[in-house]
Amino acid sequence: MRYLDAGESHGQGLMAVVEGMPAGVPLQVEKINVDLRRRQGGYGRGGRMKIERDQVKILSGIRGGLTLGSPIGLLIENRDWANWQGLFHPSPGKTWEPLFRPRPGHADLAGGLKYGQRDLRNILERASARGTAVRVAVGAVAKALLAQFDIQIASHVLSIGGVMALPPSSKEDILGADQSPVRCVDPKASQEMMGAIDEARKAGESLGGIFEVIAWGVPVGLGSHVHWDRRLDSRLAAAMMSIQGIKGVELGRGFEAAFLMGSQVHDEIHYDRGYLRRTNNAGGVEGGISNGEPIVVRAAMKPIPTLYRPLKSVDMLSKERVEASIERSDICAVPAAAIVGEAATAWVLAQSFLEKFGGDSLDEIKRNYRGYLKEVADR
Ligand code: EPS
Repeated sequence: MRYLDAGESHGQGLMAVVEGMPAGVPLQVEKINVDLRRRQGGYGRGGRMKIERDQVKILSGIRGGLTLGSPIGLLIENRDWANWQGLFHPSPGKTWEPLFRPRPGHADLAGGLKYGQRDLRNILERASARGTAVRVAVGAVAKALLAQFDIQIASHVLSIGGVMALPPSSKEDILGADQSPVRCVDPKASQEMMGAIDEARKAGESLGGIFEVIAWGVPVGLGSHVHWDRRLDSRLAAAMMSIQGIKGVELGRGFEAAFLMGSQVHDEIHYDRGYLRRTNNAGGVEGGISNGEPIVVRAAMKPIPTLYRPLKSVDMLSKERVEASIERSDICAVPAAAIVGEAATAWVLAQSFLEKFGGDSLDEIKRNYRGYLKEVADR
């Protein structure tokens, strides 16, 4: 299964084509729109979220609520385009003030030099986190397949601006994260995080943080140890790292494990009508292969590069020292990034699931999966 997406932040819309989804998978538009709404939320989001009401149009590949096995075409229109038509139109037309004061931390300067763009808007429009909207829609398609095999994905925010939450005490805790304006299961920390976001806004600053994605019900055997690009952990890490703003990724105890002794990290193996572990420091992956425990991935998001009290930069035309440009922006988008993290994780798990149990229809995949589970249970 593969997908391509296209679209810029202030263009007409964001689109994606998902190819390789098996036939017969139940998928309703509302299932996708729920995640799009979740992505638009989060305390600290910017003015764009007041403009957009992200909803997906399914242009192909689904009939009567079931996938056909043909490419699924998805479109999310940008309501904001109506305010930008003159500046963002395929045909030559109005001229506009080029943007040439790159923002530290964004793709502006590196992209402008790489592509020879004198107007850095031609870089930032595609680099923008706006693109994560269609990535969430694609992830929702992947979640629909995984749900047929009782694989469930959720996320929550562990920290924002240095405020750390107490860890969730149950799966129900995590599933309730959407009740918090910052998607954090610790009420006290949620309040402190919102306070930190208010302080950052007042100071013309931005904040990052850490979120965690968990996948329950993943069978043993996804990914492989035989080649670096088939390791499930490497695919999950790449998917998370490719989300705008992410600068660190870890599985299980991650970086903390580097400071511990082996006996404090590795999960002892027990047997009781099947192999089991009482700890999950590995985060559900060993040797590049899912081991049957929940997949636990954490990502560190940098503070958003646009600062309303801008850092110093260089005017690319005069080479003079100037203040970086200011683009409308969020103060903190960690809660939203966690939803994108769910989508990225769902996509990797769905792809790896089809690699192992693939078939042209859901029923065929269910037969393959049942046979495998029976085999594993007997080993
Ligand atoms: C975002 C869309 C963008 C930004 C933000 C998040 O819309 P606009 O540029 O029109 O305000 O608000 O993206 C960034 C801050 C960024 O640096 O990419 C979204 O849809 O999530």
